Amino acid sequence: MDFLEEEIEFTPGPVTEYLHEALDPDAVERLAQILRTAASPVIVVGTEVARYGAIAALERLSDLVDASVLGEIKGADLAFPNTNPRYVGKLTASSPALEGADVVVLLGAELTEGLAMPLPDFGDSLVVQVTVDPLALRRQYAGQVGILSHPGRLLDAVADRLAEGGAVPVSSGGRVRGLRERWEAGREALRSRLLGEADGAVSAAHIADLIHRLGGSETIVVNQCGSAEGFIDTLVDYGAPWTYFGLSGKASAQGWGAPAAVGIQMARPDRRVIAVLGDGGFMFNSTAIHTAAAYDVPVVYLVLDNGGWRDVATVTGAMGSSLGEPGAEDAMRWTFRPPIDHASYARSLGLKSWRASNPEELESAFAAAFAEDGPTLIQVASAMGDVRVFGQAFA
Ligand SMILES: Cc1ncc(C[n+]2csc(CCOP(=O)(O)OP(=O)(O)O)c2C)c(N)n1
Ligand SMILES: [Mg+2]
Repeated sequence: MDFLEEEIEFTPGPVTEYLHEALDPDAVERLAQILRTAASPVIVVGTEVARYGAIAALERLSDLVDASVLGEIKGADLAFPNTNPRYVGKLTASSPALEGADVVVLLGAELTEGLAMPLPDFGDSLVVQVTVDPLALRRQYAGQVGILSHPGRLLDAVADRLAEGGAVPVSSGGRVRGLRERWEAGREALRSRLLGEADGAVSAAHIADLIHRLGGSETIVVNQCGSAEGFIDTLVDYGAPWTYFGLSGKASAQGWGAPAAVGIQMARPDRRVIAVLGDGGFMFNSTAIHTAAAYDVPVVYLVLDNGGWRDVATVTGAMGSSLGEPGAEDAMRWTFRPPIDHASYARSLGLKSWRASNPEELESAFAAAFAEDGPTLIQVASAMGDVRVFGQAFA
């Protein structure tokens, strides 16, 4: 069966679309009305929120309407700080925040790209989609209301409208607090599971614990590390805008991280960039580190050495493919033979480098890397437990 050719039954429900380029007062009024009367609204935020500078507007509005906030499963930007008590996790088909939600606002968010399959079921919730992109409106999900708008201007206007009507900020109590506690407990459980399976090697949980402890809370994370990506974006605290850049699920473009980190570091000389890269993804574009050396751009590169491409076989194997069988990765040449000495390679391109075979060595190499003025690379012995825990999510 070719799923691209398969015919499906699809009857879109009635939709009201507000498609004006300028802020449409009807759209403002309608969204204000919907949110004013919502008992348990959920806002799903996507990368557009960061790119259009709408994070502060969203924080204000979500306070006014006591909303919980979910992030995209593989967002490219930090669309909402995960330190905000309204953040309750990523959107998945089984996000607890969707249970009992009467209104779901999809705010510049992608649903089907990345790993959010199957599509979440929004049940009887009223679904409002807001985006700047006419092609994205209703492409993935029909919803009942579609608004083509700049997110920041719309959210500010809606918040003003609600404030005029006497709305006062609501503390994140009750439902939102319960969801937040559940997310925090899940995050803690993930951390202990990863640490428990690390077997003396370095897990994403160790890295997550070190990033801000050694680098400070404004350190910028560039996240492109295959199977550990979802751990780095979940376990690290991101409080400030522009402190997180991830590999968009839209393409999963391997090779993006090493050069992206150079550009981001050049744009933000006041902050330090840490690029957390999988050894496989790194090999797609590893020569970019020479640019960092040539221009003295002080990125700290962490290359997670687990011997090759692990996520592809792990995901497909968990779904029942023979690629999960022992030896299949080697047969596909997805493991690196001969093994790669990334640290020596980096040194040959002008970077200071270290190898870290356990969490203690990582901590001292990390501290040494931060003390350098130029680019550095740490080749990290990455725990296979991370890959196993990653695979369990697809079983
Ligand atoms: C340009 C490109 N080629 C191939 C792929 C398929 N792909 C996805 S992840 C991956 C390997 C990632 O390996 P690594 O960075 O070592 O992470 P690990 O799976 O070991 O955790 C590949 C080849 C892709 N997403 N993009
Ligand atoms: Mg790898």
